[in-house]
Amino acid sequence: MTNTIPNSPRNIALIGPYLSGKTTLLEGLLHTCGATGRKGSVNEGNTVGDSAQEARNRNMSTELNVATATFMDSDFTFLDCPGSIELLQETLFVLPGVDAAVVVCEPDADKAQALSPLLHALDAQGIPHMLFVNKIDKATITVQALLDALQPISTKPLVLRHIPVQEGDDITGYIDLASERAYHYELDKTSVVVELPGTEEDAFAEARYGMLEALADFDDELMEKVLEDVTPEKDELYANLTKDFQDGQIIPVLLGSAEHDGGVFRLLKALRHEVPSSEAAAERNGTNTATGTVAQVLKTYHTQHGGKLSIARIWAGEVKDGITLNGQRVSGLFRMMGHEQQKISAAKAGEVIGLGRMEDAVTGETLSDRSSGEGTDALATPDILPAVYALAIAAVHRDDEVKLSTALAKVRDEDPSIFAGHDDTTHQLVLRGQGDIHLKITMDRLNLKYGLEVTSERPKVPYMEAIRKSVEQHGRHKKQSGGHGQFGDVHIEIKPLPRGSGFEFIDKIVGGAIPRQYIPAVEAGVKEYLVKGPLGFPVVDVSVKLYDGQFHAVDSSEIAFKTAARIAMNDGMKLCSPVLLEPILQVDIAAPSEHTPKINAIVSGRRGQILGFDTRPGWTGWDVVSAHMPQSELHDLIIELRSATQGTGSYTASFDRLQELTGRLADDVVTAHNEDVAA
Ligand SMILES: Nc1nc2c(ncn2[C@@H]2O[C@H](COP(=O)(O)OP(=O)(O)OP(=O)(O)O)[C@@H](O)[C@H]2O)c(=O)[nH]1
Ligand SMILES: [Mg+2]
Repeated sequence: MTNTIPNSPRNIALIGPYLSGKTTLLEGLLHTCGATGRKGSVNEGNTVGDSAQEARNRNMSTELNVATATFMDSDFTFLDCPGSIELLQETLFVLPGVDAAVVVCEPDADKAQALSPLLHALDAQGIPHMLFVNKIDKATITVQALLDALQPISTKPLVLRHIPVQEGDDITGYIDLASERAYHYELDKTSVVVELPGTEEDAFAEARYGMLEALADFDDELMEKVLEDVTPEKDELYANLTKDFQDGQIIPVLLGSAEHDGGVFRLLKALRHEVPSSEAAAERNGTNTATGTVAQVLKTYHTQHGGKLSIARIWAGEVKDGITLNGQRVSGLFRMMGHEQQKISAAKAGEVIGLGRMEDAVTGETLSDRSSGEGTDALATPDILPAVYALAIAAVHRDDEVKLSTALAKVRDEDPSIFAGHDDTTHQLVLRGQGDIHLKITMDRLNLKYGLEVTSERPKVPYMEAIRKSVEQHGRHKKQSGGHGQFGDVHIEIKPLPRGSGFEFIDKIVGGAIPRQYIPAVEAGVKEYLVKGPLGFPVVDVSVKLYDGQFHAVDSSEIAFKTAARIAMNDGMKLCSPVLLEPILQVDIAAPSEHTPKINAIVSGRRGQILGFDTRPGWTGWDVVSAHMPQSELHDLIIELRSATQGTGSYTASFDRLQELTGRLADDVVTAHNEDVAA
């Protein structure tokens, strides 16, 4: 095994739970590389990342930050992903384009499970990843206790590379188990080498043995040495560490404090030596044999001044300014440094760069320089996460409605996990996404970027109504006023139909009681009525039979028969025992199995009916609970689910059926609806 440093550019995703310190780490990495003159801070709002106003306002990342820097002679592009679980889609689009990921986490066992969806995505795609335990300056648990909490979440062994050095209550440095060197953290500077502290000798020996044992599982020679108590050469050790990391067999664990530059230099060294060359990722997705130019869009921005900017990983060939990809001309090629871009003229395979004004390119899309028809096979794109939260939105100013729909299209271009659409039943514009924060960020964007004032409210549930009894009803419309009068007269039978049947109109007129040309008007009148039944909701599952009537040779007309039909419906429907119908959804809730009992309780507490539970396919240690739940109980389900499952729980839902709702709950719905209509 030899250990050479790849000379290709490499792309590193910084991912991890909310507020674990990724953007701070990005700042530290860039500063250590000498790419920035001054180190910024998230709290002061002057970092390279998070430049969008909605991010600064919240002290959190709201979208991907991309920055390129050179460490020693190695080029790196860092892709700092937002950590909020509600912004997970951003990470999912980035991962296919990276050579490795640094998973940034906090030394807090209670937040361990938040890593689960990320580790699953990395595993599924075979992306080498290491763990950077950040905020070590304020750790309240031992590193071992943290590993004990994290290991069950990972399918791969976590291999500790550093142990902390403790002085009193404070962690003042660390020992690198591979180099056998001790480092002292220097505030806001690269750590310095110090003598191995005598107090940590036992801990060091034990941890180093643990590391060797873990590596020996993947290498027979090393196994022999470990069994015979022979110390391996450093080169052999590094070669093993590198190979096992690159093959995704181990997850190295490094410690640090991004805020104070602790462990940042060491992390860069590990990345420089151990992240595979960019060809490895090309082999992973099969583009290593591609001819011509192939790239994939990882993120789309609509910049304030420069128009559309597509962040793309080049997989094969070269991209030059002005090249045509997927039939569109690239207008401007950029190396990224947060919101600042440096214009370049060309970039080659392995690089992640910005492509200007590719108006039709969408996130995830494969771009190539071939004419359509003989194009490159499209690369896999991540699934779009199903929406779990919704708000009805409206432009404050009516004139803004067109502007709003244009802005929403752009917002969706930047964030494919946002959905917006009109609900035909409730007539609301509904924004759907990953949670309250996600939707509020989106509304901020509409406001800050597109100057739109938008209000939001809990979306209405599309209730319907039906009937339980049949009735025969006579309806007559007769008006005598000056010249022509109006005359229409119908006899109808209104009957309930089984659930899911919809509407049926039966024409049983015989002997010309109503001339044929007026019958469609009767049906139209009935349908007009059904938009709003006696309870105030659209009526379904009803049959209306027209069986008799009268007409007048001069005064009858289509409009008169339509009116007569509406009168009959209006009088008759009240007598049919109207009943409210609420939508019931099939809901599948996924979470780590230890939470299953809690999920069952949540479902029952929301009038749900549990259908059963099963293991989640492809997710070790996860269950899926299936249930039928009323749509009205789903609005804030995700909030309760996440708080019960350390943020990991999620669900999918689809319409199952309409079901009768009676009693106080139904009365409340009807009262609220009628108040709303009256207002
Ligand atoms: N004590 C301490 N605080 C840190 C450290 N690194 C980051 N922080 C603080 O943690 C908070 C979150 O930092 P960010 O860098 O924004 O975290 P993030 O992971 O990018 O957050 P999101 O992108 O929103 O998920 C900020 O208040 C930082 O100052 C660290 O090493 N030690
Ligand atoms: Mg961040």
